[in-house]
Amino acid sequence: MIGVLLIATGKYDVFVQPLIQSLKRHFLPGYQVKTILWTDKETQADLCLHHKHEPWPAPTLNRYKTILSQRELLEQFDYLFYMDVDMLAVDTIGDEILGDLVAVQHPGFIGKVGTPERRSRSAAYIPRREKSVYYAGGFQGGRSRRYLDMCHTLHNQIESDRQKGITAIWHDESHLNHYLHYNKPGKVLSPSYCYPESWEMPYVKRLVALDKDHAEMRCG
Ligand code: UD2
Repeated sequence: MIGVLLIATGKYDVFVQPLIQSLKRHFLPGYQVKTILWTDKETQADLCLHHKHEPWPAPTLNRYKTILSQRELLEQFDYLFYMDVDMLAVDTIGDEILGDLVAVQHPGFIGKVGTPERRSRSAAYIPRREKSVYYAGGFQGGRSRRYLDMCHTLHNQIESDRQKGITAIWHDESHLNHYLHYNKPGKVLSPSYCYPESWEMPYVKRLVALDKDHAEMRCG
């Protein structure tokens, strides 16, 4: 059984139903897939969990804490995949995505080091001298226990930063990149699985990150 983890608070609830419908059509056909949604709105998923909306960047920065709040339940799945809710599956996403720990190369930084956290005070720090790959925060997963163990470490690192009064440059994504730099993912997917809607790249579009007005979506 595969669990898809979704968070949609504040204005992000508009993305939920189109994404879930697209997953029914394209995501791991032939597998038993269940959607688990944390939301402050009335909307449908296989499992809906009430979750309070907080101002940006809390909904994304605290995602690992949110996920771990259901650890016992989530351990019953074979694989777990988190995806941003403002995404759409547009072509088959098959068992090529299954792996122990799965990450996606960030479409903006193929062959480049990207924008890791460079302040040594943050737990997400990667020194400049170390060559790193840059991963996107929008799609990630793996075997459930392995993925939940990563979530646990990331949650602790984010808490440690919070206690020091520092927020990593790209929030959860910086912590993810730190973790994956020192714990290489067994499966690295191409930007097909985090394909920005309006870009043209030499990859098949499978999971699209929808264009949006970030400021408008995050206000209120
Ligand atoms: C990028 C990453 C995202 C995260 C973020 C960190 C991709 C495609 N996306 O996205 O995963 O690492 O950078 O800065 O790689 N959310 C809510 N309510 C809110 C705000 C956010 O539910 O008010 C949730 C929702 O599931 C959303 C996710 O948090 O999809 C990430 O927020 P975003 O999509 O606004 O972040 P973005 O586009 O900067």
